Amino acid sequence: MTATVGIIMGSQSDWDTMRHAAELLDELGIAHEAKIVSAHRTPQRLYDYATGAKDRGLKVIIAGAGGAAHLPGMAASMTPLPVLGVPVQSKALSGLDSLLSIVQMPAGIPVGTLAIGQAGAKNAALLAAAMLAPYDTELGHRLDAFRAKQTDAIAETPQ
Ligand code: RP5
Repeated sequence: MTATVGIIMGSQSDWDTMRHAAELLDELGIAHEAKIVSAHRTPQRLYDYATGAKDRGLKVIIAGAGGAAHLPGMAASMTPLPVLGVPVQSKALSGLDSLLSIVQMPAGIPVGTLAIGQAGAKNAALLAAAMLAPYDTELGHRLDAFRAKQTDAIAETPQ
């Protein structure tokens, strides 16, 4: 099946965070791909990925990076597709560096920035699903079911 969501990350070390986006996309039945694409270590790979993404059929890109996290912004600059940025929790500054690098885009090229770490990766997948659902009725039903199940799982009384 052709991927509709592309997950990219700056390093293998980001996968432990970004796999949570992939797992949620799997759960929601959204075709996706995951690639290591570094803005500074593999700039040509980033250029090729971002400039070719729309023609390959991708609809949304989720980009995770840590530290000086320019990957989401650089990707967004080279594609008309929406880019969701996930700040990976860094060792030195616990992801605050990643967050500020990703969220503080100057006006003109947006990156939809999520929370630091695992929560951000999961929510990026859910936000991608919400962006695609208005054009895919079945996916909309699956997203509704996901939310209903989540609601049902919350006990009213703490144990
Ligand atoms: C960034 O540098 C990556 O996104 C990663 O979060 C961070 C550290 O990369 P490694 O040194 O673990 O490869 O490019």
